[in-house]
Amino acid sequence: MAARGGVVSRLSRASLPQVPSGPRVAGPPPSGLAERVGILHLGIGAFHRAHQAVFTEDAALAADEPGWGICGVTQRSASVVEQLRPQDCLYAVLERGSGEPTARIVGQVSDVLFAAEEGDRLTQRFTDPAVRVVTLTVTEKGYRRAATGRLDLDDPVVQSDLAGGARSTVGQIVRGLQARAEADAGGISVLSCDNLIDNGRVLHRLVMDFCAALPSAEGGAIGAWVEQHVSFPSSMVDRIVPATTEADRADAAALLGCIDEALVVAEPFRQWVIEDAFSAGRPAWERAGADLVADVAPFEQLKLRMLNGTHSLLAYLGALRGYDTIAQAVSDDELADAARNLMRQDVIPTLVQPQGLDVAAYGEQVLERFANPALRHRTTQVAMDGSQKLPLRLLGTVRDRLAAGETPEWAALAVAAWMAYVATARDRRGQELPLDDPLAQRLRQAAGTGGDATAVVNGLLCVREVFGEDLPESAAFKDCLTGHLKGLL
Ligand code: CS2
Repeated sequence: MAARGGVVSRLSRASLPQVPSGPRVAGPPPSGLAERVGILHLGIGAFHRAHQAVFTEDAALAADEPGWGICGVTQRSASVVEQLRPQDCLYAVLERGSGEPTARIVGQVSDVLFAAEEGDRLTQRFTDPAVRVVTLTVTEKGYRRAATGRLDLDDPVVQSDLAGGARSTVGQIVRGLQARAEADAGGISVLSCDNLIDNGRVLHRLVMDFCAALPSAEGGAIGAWVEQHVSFPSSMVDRIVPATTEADRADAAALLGCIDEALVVAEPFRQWVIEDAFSAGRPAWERAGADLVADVAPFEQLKLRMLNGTHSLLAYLGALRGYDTIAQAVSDDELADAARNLMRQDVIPTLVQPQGLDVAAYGEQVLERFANPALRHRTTQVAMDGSQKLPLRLLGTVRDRLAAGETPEWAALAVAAWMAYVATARDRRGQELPLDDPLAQRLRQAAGTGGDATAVVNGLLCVREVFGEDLPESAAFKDCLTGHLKGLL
């Protein structure tokens, strides 16, 4: 390991020559390729580093096209900045598949900033004509939507942004675009990479909601500029990226010969389907294996309902059974059967199948990916933010099945498992389960004391942000939920 005076060095450009080369260690490409920033990324967490940054680096290399370096913005804490900056923004992706893990050092991120403390630098990036794409991974809750799906104008952070701030994602985008319009820096595309249905359209509408809520002269001007100069393509992203652990850091250190505080871990699989609707150019992502298509919707629906819906089912049922990881959960035959039934009986009949794609085989591949024991993706990590995730990944299936006159048995089992998770907050060995959710307090109140299935179902169904106005009215859904929840409690 690279050590000076007994101190093991951090990964950085200076320590690169000491990184041993070998079949299990790769990268990074020459630094010149990513030096110039062309992409501003909001929410530089592990997922972005393991997904879009890797695709972008591969695209830059394949097309030999510099100018698409990434400036990563962190929203809530400075810790990512503290991890990346001392490393010249280098980090490794530790890939865990069936063989020995491999490490690839990525050099596509060339700057990183903490929005709360470096607002001026953020504005500079927005006003730089070389920056032509803004990407975002801010998770479902980062969009701050109300039960109606529109921007939550009662949210105090949104309100303070409307009064001049730039803390919420949508506020940051609109303030950034205002500065860009003023600087006459040209068109730009804003690409959502979060697990939302129709993520581009949703973001576009939220941005327009924000403009409309500004004082009319101000809002009208920026709204008109956005409509003329900004596009909001949709995209479907897929790669399983569990939270990095100390064990991962130790494995990476053994491979790299130095410490990587910004390490991310991922499965070998990765997929990106992008609507090809960019206002001002984009990297040659197709050269890196991404699919540039006219319509992302069928792919988004497929992924959200098949993969994410099943992921949540396994997370809640698995956590309740005391399984730590998704791989353990899916190796339980009963849970694997439930996962298969959810996909085959409830989800597949609702899908608009992407042309040429075998959805049954897709489902089997999803289960194989979940079974990867090396990933150690924790059930409680997937279980988090259920109130935000359920509507997107499970309740569309429920609604479509009900509308077809069918009972969504397995999707209801997944929802009931979430209800049991919320209501008991314990697994069957009595271990506490964390309820990490922006609505946690409301959910706990709605679930009551948690002993009686009917009361829990009635209480939680009233949370309109999750179930809307329609689902509490469905007797078939309510009965099905109550039946499952009785079994689970
Ligand atoms: C998971 C996703 O945490 C979760 O809710 O379902 O993060 C999942 O791993 C990714 O969407 C896979 O692409």
